Amino acid sequence: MRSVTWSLCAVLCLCAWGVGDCRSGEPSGALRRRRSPDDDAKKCSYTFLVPQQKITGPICASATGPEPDKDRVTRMDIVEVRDVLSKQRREIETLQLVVDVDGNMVNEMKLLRKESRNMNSRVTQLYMQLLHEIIRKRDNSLELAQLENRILNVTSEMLRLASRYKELELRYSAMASLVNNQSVLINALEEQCLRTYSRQELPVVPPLVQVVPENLPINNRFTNEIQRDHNRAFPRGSRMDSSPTANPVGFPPPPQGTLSSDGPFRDCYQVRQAGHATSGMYLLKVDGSERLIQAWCEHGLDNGGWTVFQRRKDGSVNFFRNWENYKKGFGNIDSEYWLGLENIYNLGKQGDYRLLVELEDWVGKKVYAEYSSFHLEPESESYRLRLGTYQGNAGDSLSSHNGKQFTTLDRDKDSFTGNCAHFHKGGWWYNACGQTNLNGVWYTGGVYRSKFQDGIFWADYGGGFYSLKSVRMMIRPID
Ligand SMILES: [Ca+2]
Repeated sequence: MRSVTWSLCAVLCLCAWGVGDCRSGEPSGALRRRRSPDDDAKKCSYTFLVPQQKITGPICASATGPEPDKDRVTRMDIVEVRDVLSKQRREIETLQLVVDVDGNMVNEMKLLRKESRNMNSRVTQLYMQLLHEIIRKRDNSLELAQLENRILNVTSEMLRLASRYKELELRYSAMASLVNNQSVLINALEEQCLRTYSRQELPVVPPLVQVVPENLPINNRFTNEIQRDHNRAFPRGSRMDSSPTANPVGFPPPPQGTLSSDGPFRDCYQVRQAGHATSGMYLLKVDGSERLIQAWCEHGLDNGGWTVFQRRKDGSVNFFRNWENYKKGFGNIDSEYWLGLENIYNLGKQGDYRLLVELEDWVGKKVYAEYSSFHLEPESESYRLRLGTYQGNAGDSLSSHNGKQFTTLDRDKDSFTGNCAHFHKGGWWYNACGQTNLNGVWYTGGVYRSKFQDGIFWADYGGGFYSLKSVRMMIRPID
């Protein structure tokens, strides 16, 4: 291209400067112009070596000299074109970059859209869960409120019932008090009526022990259940069924591990002196006797050493028994039992003993009656009771039995015309009949109702119609 351009330039120069005639169609190659005589005059000649080129089109030369050709491509144009080209190239590159970036952005947008869709579905799911939870909570709170309301209602009902119960209790107390006091009066009136109008032979009953109002065992003694069925503790007919066990010492064998391997001891005081400080079952052998006896030793009371010979606590043992039973003893050493008149007599022979009677009412209060001396006379004297002087906080209900013989249903040694054991349903040193009946029927609740005063009562502590919850009689040598 460049060579063609240069060739054209050279031809044009020649034409402009030369003879003025330019013919086309002349063969190219080595062109040698002949000098005319005019040429010689100018003394200037040029020889152009033009590369041989095949001319396919017409070559025109203007005789009028070069004119500015508007269509002529100049170097400037080329430069401009190049500039434009490079500029466009840069723009293309920029656009390419933009396109690339846009493509990335599109991808990112797509991802974001996808993510957004996922997020939306997740948010919807969470929203549904939240809604569900809110509904559930609302239901729960409703239920809770209903429950609270019910609790409030029940509480108010309970309070109302409690106050009603208290009211009834007071009325019942008054009624029970009235009944208790009237029962004595009714009995007396009945007796009087029968004597006056029927002239019949009256059944002999012992006088009732009066209620002792100034020494009540508990503050609300009449709030306890009154026992209307006095046969509840033991069914009728079974009272005399029990017989002494065949055990040689009068008691069933003790549970393993509860009996001390030491001993036998002459009494629980000796057990205590031997260093045993735990209350429990111990083996005793009193002086002048070859028989071994089991007894409960109480070491937790007043320095210990007490030999317990009578115990009531739960009504588990029937105490309405015959002479032989009371002589030999019966019951269970670790619950309710009677050590036996013979054993008590033998113990008392060993030395000077004092007696402690422990009484517990139905609110757990314990009171005591202590007698400065205690022993029994032999069986030939029906185990007559010998007591010293009283001290304590239970009141003295036993001194009136001092000097009395022991009476059972089958051996009447009391001062009453009838048999006190029949009315009091136990065995005791009855007078006519008594101020206390610690071998009577074990009633629950304290105050009881019965035709006869057959409960476990201590007249100076609660009167004849209050049956104690637990009782213990125990002896210890005088210090
Ligand atoms: Ca009698």
